Amino acid sequence: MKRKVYSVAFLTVAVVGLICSALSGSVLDKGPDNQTHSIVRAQVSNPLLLTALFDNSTYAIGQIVTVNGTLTYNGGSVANVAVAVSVFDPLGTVVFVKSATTGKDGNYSLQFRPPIPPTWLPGLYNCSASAAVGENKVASNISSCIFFTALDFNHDGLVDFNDVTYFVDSYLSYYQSGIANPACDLNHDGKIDFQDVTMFVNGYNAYLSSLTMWQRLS
Ligand SMILES: [Ca+2]
Ligand SMILES: [Ca+2]
Repeated sequence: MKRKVYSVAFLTVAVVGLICSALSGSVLDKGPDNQTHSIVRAQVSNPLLLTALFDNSTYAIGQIVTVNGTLTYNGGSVANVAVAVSVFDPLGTVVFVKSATTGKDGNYSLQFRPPIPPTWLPGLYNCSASAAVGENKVASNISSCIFFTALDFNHDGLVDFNDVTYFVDSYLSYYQSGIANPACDLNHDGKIDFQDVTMFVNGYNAYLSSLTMWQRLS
């Protein structure tokens, strides 16, 4: 009989707990008339809204990334506020943060270039912007961008002999035609010369080193 009383009490507590969690935001309190009232705490929506728009969904390492957005407060533009754009690598680690300041129209714009030689893993990167006005903080929706290594010319996720062949062909083509393949102009000076060859070799070695480390970890 005692056990039955305990089990009924336990069941009652569990049910009350479930009801309370279902009614989160609603609490019981006593008013001036000493009667119990239900007080519903209204959720106040954040008056701040921040957008972040990336100019592409895929980038090669070394390619310039442009981010544009707007900060508003109750629909009105907010000027002269710092907006920070963060980039998270495929493992969720922050690899990059850059700030810009909103103009009179509430707009901001910034650019960054993923590093060469490639020190970032190829894969899916999450990017978001954040800002604060007084006690109000806001973050943009998260955008996902795919970053390739600068040397993964055929975008298959590998840097291998196919990419070496592609680079050598572009190098020879430049000396025949004078037209530089932008993908192989690694320092973006309009030429494909020994500087690009050096960067390619250094980047290739860096990629192989990081690949070896990555395989050991997994
Ligand atoms: Ca490749
Ligand atoms: Ca070059």
